[in-house]
Amino acid sequence: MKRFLIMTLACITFGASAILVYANDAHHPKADVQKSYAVKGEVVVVDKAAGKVKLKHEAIPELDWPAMTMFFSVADKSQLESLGVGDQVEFQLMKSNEGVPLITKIKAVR
Ligand SMILES: [Cu+2]
Repeated sequence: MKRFLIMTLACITFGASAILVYANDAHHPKADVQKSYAVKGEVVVVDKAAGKVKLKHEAIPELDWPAMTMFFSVADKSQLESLGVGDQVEFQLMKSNEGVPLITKIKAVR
């Protein structure tokens, strides 16, 4: 009987840790892997004070985004200094875990 109890406890303990490992693994990729996408677009509005730029951007197939015109936050506001309306740009777009898009790098291409 004692032996049976020990086996049962061992099974329960093992089962619980297996579930924990599984939960961690399932959670891991989304939490830690940050993808960034190279996108092209055209500057529509530059808001240096807010650190935002409105871009008419091309489609981003990896994100299932169609081409559109929208505002983006820029991580490094100083990168907006040299940008003007009508500039063709290339930028790196990242999405936070909450799904908020952020431009990590942007530069005009001529
Ligand atoms: Cu968009």
